[in-house]
Amino acid sequence: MAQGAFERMDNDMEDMSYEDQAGGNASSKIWNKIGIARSNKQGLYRLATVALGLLCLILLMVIISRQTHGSPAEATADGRFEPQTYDNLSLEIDQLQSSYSDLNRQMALLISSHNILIEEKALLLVRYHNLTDQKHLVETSLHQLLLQKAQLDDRYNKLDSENRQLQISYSNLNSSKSELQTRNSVLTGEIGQLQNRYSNLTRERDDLLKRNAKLDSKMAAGWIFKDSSLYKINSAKKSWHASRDSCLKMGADLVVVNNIDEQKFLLQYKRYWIGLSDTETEGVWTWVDGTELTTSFWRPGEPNNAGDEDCAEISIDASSPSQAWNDVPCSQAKLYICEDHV
Ligand code: 2F8
Ligand code: CA
Repeated sequence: MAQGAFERMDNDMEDMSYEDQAGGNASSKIWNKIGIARSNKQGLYRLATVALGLLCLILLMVIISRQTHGSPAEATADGRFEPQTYDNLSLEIDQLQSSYSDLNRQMALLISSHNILIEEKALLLVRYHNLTDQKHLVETSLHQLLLQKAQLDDRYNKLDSENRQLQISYSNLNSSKSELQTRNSVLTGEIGQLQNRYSNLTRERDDLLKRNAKLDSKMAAGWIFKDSSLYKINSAKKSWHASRDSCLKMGADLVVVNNIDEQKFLLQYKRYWIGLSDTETEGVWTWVDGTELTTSFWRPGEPNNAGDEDCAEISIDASSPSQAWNDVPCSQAKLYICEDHV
């Protein structure tokens, strides 16, 4: 009977759910199921004692029955048993004792097995509780990990969103940068042009200021301004070369007549030296600025080099503006006209 109870207990342990085993009343449930009070050896010993008592009682009843009901071992008239009957009873008693001894050995083995199982159960329970604790720890860690994962997912989503916005912003900024670089290139070109213009204008302004200062200065000294030229009508008579030196000292030179308009203006100053001579090569008339004579206003018959005449004057006998020059010896003392440019 005890072995069957233990087997049922094992089956019940296997049938119990994990949650049942994890609970504090798991062992109570098992022992309640096999009908024995809480697991202790006293209950088992009490069971064994009852079983042995029952066996003794059964044995005693068998003996009494044999003696009372005259089975094969009936007593004789004087109350004694026949030797054959006695032998049979002894044999039965020996068999019963042998059975009793076998049962005792089996009970001892069962008790030993039971004790081993109790110890194993205790170890298993300890291991079970340890595993339960570990399970709780793992479940707690899992829960925390899930929370962290949720937080990380949330953070990842936010970062991903920010990243997309940054990429859009980066793309927009890149476009703006390209446009600004193009504008910068255009503006840089315009700045270069404006700087050139500014530089030219500054140069022109400085030149104009210089020319204006020069104009003011020379006009204050009696120079006449006409068509970008300044003319000094000198009142002292000098040779052609002395006259030229005088003009050079004043930052000018003898007048160069470039066109008929200038000639008409100068015609009012008769017997004045002009900056034309052929002193280098006879017959090759050149102006003091180094240019050769192209447009000339000689009097008819002039230049005639009458008596080594290598310098030109505005003649006293000029009949018209275009017929006014005469060549005369350079050594003659004459008035002279200086010309400067502004
Ligand atoms: O004094 C020199 C001068 O003499 C004359 O002019 C008054 C000559 N004119 C003619 O021969 C027509 C000039 O050629 C000469 O230079
Ligand atoms: Ca002459």
